[in-house]
Amino acid sequence: MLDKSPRPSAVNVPNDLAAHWMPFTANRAFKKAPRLLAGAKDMHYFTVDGRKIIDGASGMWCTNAGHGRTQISEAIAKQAAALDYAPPFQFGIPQAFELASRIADLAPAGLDHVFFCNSGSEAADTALKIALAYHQLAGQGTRTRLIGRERGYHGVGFGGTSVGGIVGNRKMFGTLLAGVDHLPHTYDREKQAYTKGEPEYGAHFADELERLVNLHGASTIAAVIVEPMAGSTGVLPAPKGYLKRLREITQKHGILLIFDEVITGYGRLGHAFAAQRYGVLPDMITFAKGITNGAAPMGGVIVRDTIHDAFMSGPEHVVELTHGYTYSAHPIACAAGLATLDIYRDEKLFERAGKLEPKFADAVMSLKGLPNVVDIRTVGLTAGIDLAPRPDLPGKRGFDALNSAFHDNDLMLRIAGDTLALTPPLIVSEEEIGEIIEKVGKIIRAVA
Ligand code: PXG
Repeated sequence: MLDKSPRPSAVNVPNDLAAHWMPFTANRAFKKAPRLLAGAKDMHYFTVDGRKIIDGASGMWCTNAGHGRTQISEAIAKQAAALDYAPPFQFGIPQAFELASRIADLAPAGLDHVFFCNSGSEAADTALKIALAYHQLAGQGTRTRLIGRERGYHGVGFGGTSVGGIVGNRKMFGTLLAGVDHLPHTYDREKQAYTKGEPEYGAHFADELERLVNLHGASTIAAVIVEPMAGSTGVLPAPKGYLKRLREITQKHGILLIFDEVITGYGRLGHAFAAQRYGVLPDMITFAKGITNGAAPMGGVIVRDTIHDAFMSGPEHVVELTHGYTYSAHPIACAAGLATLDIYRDEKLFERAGKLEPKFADAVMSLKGLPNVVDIRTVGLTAGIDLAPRPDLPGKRGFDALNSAFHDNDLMLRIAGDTLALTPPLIVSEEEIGEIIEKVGKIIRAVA
């Protein structure tokens, strides 16, 4: 039944917040004390009541070049006026080919083909489907098993949820995909606490893949998907040597390796892709977020030549991969992506992130010793600060910190339970890093 109850004729912000069921949000708490945004420029958001908030989160790990970049908004406006929409199946636009080439140029050599979609979730599901289809084409159709990792996040599609390793995201949604297993996560506070960059301890967690191979048989395993740095579950950098070892084991057993770089892609760790920071060549890289600086929805998968080429056989009039989206390579997203890559190149933002990394790490580590701080991790221009949970109320201290930041300290940060995550735009200045850290210190004291 449609709800026919009387409603105000227009939705007046902030008087009627009922209709919008917000994603991944504590809706009732939000609607009692809304955090409403109206504008943004460079390092700042502006609230609906005119306050200026410094962005310590790049929105949601998206706006690597900072907000309100006119180069991007003008490219979007121009594109929308020239060509609003073009079907991506059986038709194309030049900008999509140009953007794919530019992304392939940025990616490690050998990863030369780009499949576009609209989000990180779609990118993860797309990569998993390509892996399954590839093995079928290669005459290894028994390889159907997918392996993720505890504390991994690969979006909210059924594929990404299945290989994901966050119990809260999984337990409400039934049995998910069959034939999925998980590696252990790589975090051990006792051995790794207060590490800047990749921890020394933990490469051996990759050896657990050998155990899964022994359990299931290599001939049943299609792919392993991991984030080079687990972002959503609180910033867990890969231990030294871990990703290399994962590559060796996957290679030995004919298993594809997918890096989910939705967060780490486009400069976050000081390189175009984390694969380059670690000198490890995966079979596929997923991306989203930073490709358009958050200004238009776009995601994609960068695919190794050998995998792509395996599909390019059979009669030429036949679709090679029966997968894609109405909005794959949308003109507006392509225009935003091209303008964004220009900015990253012209302002050398990936290098800038690398140069700022040690200063950022020192600044964040200065929070050690504040009340309830139990660990701090940093890598690239990202940090996770673990706060001890309030007794019997896991997540409450983190949630209080989010509110204290927004309402009382003019800062936007991300939370993952009781972990505060900082991931500022790569344009952040040293002074602004200091300002953010000072605010975080105040917030930590406020929620003690
Ligand atoms: N993979 C990774 C590694 C991600 O971080 C996704 C896939 C899904 O992307 P989409 O575009 O479908 O949302 C993500 C998303 C947080 C936070 O607070 C992080 C994400 C999303 C929401 C919140 O850390 N990452």
